Amino acid sequence: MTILDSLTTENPTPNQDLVGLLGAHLIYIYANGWQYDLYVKNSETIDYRIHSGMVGGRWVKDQAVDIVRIDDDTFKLSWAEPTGTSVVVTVVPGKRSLHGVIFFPRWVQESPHKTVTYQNAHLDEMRTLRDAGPTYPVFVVSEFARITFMEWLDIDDETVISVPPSELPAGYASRLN
Ligand code: FER
Repeated sequence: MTILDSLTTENPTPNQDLVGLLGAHLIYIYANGWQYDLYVKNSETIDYRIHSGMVGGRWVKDQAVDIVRIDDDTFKLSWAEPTGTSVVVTVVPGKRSLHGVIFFPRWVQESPHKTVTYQNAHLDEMRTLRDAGPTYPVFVVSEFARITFMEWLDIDDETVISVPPSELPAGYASRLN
């Protein structure tokens, strides 16, 4: 039996217990080489850092996120950034698998470095850049990733993502478990 077995047309929503994802801290690397770490701080909030890739060096706390449970061990996180970038990440923690779709507005694709900062200190600037655009054509990046490191932490821990990628101890992102 899985949480999908009891679904009906009248009741299509599986059990939404998120305990299998809350407090997870994941380090993963996409097939295109982009590396991220993501902390599921609570059922509505993530913190993350981008170690490499188009916007490597960018880091964000308190991003509001929609999290759903798709199957027993499959979760989907969806959010819209103040930059206008939208992201959907599907995580299968037990199998160390992840798939992300990132929808970059045109201005981020043209000038990715403008978003490479501690976003929380520049929120108004990001909204101004977003509103200046252009938005289209949106650059859609759909990639699978391997979760190379995973740990389970308490929720609402502000110390997990608290420094830029450049200030982490050597080897932080390359730890394997
Ligand atoms: C991810 C893919 C993209 C992710 C964050 C982003 C934390 C954000 C990209 C951006 O804001 O430019 O897997 O996980």
